[in-house]
Amino acid sequence: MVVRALFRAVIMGPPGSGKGTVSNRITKTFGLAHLSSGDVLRVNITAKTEIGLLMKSCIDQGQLVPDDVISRLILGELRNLEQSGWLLDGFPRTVPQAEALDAAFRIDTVINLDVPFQTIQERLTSRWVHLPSGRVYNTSFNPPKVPGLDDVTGEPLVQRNDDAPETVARRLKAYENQTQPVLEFYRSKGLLETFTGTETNKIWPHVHAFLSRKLNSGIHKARLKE
Ligand code: G5P
Ligand code: MG
Repeated sequence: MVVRALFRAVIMGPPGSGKGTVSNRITKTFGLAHLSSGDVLRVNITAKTEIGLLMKSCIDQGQLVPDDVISRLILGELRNLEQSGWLLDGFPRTVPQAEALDAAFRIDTVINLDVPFQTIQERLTSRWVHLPSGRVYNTSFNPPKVPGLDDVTGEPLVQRNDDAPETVARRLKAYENQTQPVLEFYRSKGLLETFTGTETNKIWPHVHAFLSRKLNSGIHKARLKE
């Protein structure tokens, strides 16, 4: 008997590499649930929860929040998704976070978006987001239908505090120092799939083909959309 397991994946890449954009396409195409650690933190900040109030300055300064705080938060959210396949975006970001995830869940694959740092800076200064849903726009790449408003709800879009150029530089440093070792963690487990490029529209067909192969291999199931 073949046991069909739920598909569980991680998407990694430097700030602005397109994790949110590609996750959106993956979610729509393959029906996986999407959990972004950054979105979860920003929802907490907007709602002024205790965690949100404590973590706001860390995030605004482009620093990572403490491992124990984010691990507890994300592993707690994942326990609510026991019945679905999921895609985790922005977590894990340090080796201790990867170890905490590893101890709790079996991961099937890690998609790594390898986008040069040069490409990133200008993308982030023209990014606009819909905070409640995490939907991402860009005034040149994927503008909203009505400037300044979310396509689905019509609610206002905002720019993220941590998208100021000097904060982006700090986030890229944090990525180099603390997150790149996580790539090695997954490479050594044979889980890392790297997609290199400067344009999401050119990277996406490769990610799509890869996930189609994986999900159709017969041992996984996602809630494929009718
Ligand atoms: P986040 O929220 O996880 P980052 O820094 O990892 O933030 P970010 O900025 O959300 O990542 P992304 O999701 O990789 O970037 O990229 P995106 O939003 O899809 O695309 C960026 C922009 O480029 C958008 O405007 C998009 O439209 C545009 N774009 C996409 N593709 C193209 C293209 O081909 N061409 C062009 N021209 N544009 C394109 O984390 C935020 C903070 O939260 C904390 C940290 O403080 C972190 O800094 N945090 C954690 N701290 C500790 N541990 C964790 N696990 C944490 N998770 C979050
Ligand atoms: Mg994102």
